[in-house]
Amino acid sequence: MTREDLKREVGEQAASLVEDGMVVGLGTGSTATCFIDSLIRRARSGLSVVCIPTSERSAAQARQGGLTLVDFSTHKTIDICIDGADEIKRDSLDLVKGLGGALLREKLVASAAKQLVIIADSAKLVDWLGTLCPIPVEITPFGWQLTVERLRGQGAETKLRQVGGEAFVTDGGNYIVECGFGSIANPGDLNQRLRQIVGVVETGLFVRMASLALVADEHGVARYTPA
Ligand code: A5P
Repeated sequence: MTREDLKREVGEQAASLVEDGMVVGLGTGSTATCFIDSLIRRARSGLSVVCIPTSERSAAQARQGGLTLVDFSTHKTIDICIDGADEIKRDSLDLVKGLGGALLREKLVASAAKQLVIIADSAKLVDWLGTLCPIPVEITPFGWQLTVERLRGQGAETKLRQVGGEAFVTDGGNYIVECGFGSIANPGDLNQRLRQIVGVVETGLFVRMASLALVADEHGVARYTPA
């Protein structure tokens, strides 16, 4: 099985958790794309749902597939949000998210969800966050150099995310700084410290938010719940 097959399998299983009448949060990334494809197929077979997307990319896919999109003006609570992750801490299901650049909307949608279900292949499971990838931190463009200095003051090795030599700009009009901390002993504490820095809009640390992770490997899909 290729990594793509695993993503399709886990996307399909996640779509089967969605029930008629639900408000569904649509994640972002290649695994979430597989879930959205499966949800579109279920909707074509009669499932009735409304969806709140976490990025313009996922919104476009959903719209093209005929899913109904709504927003927080009419729906303040989401029944289930299904999204990918860059790292999943095996015991607590704390997460690193945002390598796809959508972390602010992802966290907003996740925070409004009764259930956050994470879908991934087993390469994303870790014992300690920060070991596979840096922590993406979304910051305001104004004063970004100062904010980066302050992130360094918290022990981060920093790199402004760039595309084609220019700063990458999120759907919210902000920048992303990749922050390397090495393995993180206390994600909740680090998240709080980073969020206190003026200019930090949000971090890619999702602490105690996920209620279930569906993790695929060549043997099938395993279910993890937080310890
Ligand atoms: C998007 O901003 C991210 O949080 C994604 O959910 C994460 O990067 C996982 O993406 P893949 O499913 O493409 O690995």
